[in-house]
Amino acid sequence: MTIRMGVIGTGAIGADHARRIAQTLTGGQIVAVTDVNLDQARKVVDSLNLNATVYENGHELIKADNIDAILVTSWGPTHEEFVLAAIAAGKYVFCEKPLATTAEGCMRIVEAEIAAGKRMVQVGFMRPYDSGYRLLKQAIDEGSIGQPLMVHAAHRNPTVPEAYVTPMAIVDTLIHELDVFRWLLNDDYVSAQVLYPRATRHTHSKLKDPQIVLLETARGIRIDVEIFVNCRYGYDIQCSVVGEEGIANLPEPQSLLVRKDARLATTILTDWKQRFIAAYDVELQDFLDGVQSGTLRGASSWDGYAAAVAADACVKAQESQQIEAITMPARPAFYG
Ligand code: NAI
Ligand code: NAD
Ligand code: ISE
Repeated sequence: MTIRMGVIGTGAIGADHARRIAQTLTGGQIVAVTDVNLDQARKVVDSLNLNATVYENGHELIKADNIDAILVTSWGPTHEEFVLAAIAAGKYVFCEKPLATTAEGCMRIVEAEIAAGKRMVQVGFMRPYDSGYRLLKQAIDEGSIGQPLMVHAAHRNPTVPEAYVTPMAIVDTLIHELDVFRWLLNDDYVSAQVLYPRATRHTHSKLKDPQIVLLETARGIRIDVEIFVNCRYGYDIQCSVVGEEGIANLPEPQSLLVRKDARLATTILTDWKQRFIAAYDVELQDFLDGVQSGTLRGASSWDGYAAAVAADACVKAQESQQIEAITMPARPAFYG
């Protein structure tokens, strides 16, 4: 059976996910698209040569009876209403991060999904599908570096749009780390603090950049993450786990090493689409396979909620400049 998909939000990642479903993955077909900018939706239909209907808005698309599953790739603040509508319509939904912009919003989705009686939502946290992060997790789980004690990480973007402001460093960018470290370390957070180093001259008055986020986990692991979204030189994701017996580093993306003109050079990527291209493919194929089999396996609504609880505390810590506690409720049995 081919899964008939509708895409809400055909911007950067919506268009890229539509492309991978139409051209790279198996078992899915894009039959419907919409965007607040309808010209953008039509452009994606034309450029990918899709046999798809353009709907007036997300709710009309969700209601259409020839659609099996929904892809929510519109702006973060719109996610909650579309995910809730998809659950109410009995349709599987893949929602890009963040699941909702606050923990309360995520909790409304968790409650709706539990009331529906089965997992219907997968959140677009792709890093657990990345081969480098999987090697890191394997090393930790096998005990090859001993118990993890500290993590040093960095999340750097070359530039961000003018509309990107201080809290987005948490809810839009750090949210990937907030998710992946829970999975990597099998742990939850207990506190957060945010420090502001000297600001880069490439930022503006509404964006503190760079930022350093300090997290502590229930088992006492200390994590520092540098968020630097105007770093200029590239899209660079770093992660180093310090254990009792050794240190494991996230592998660099494969790149040609060139010796020339008395220099040894390698390329640094600049686009998130390229950095995690394989992970996005595996992640979305897993969603299509999960819809086929009736069992979703990727990041759940609960994972989206857990990341949002930590994000809320980090935003509070940005404002207070104090250490803020993170209290994570127990995972409902529904989520295993
Ligand atoms: P974008 O701004 O390029 O695209 C968003 C699109 O959604 C725009 O075309 C906009 O017109 C449309 N839109 C906004 N509100 C809408 C509504 N109510 N109904 C229909 N369409 C609507 O943004 P981008 O970069 O594609 O990001 C979209 C989402 O994907 C965000 O939540 C972002 O956090 C997430 N994202 C995830 C990434 C990942 O690595 N997993 C990478 C980049 C983005
Ligand atoms: P698993 O069921 O043994 O464990 C997954 C656990 O991690 C669950 O408790 C789940 O709630 C949690 N989890 C999943 N995604 C999470 C996230 N984003 N944030 C926080 N917690 C998360 O499954 P597994 O074998 O470890 O596989 C995990 C996912 O990776 C599966 O969806 C699987 O299909 C996929 N996978 C990918 C590859 C690959 O090469 N990329 C290989 C195997 C599995
Ligand atoms: C973007 O939305 C992403 O998800 C990227 O992975 C992240 O690096 C970037 O900071 C976000 O804006």
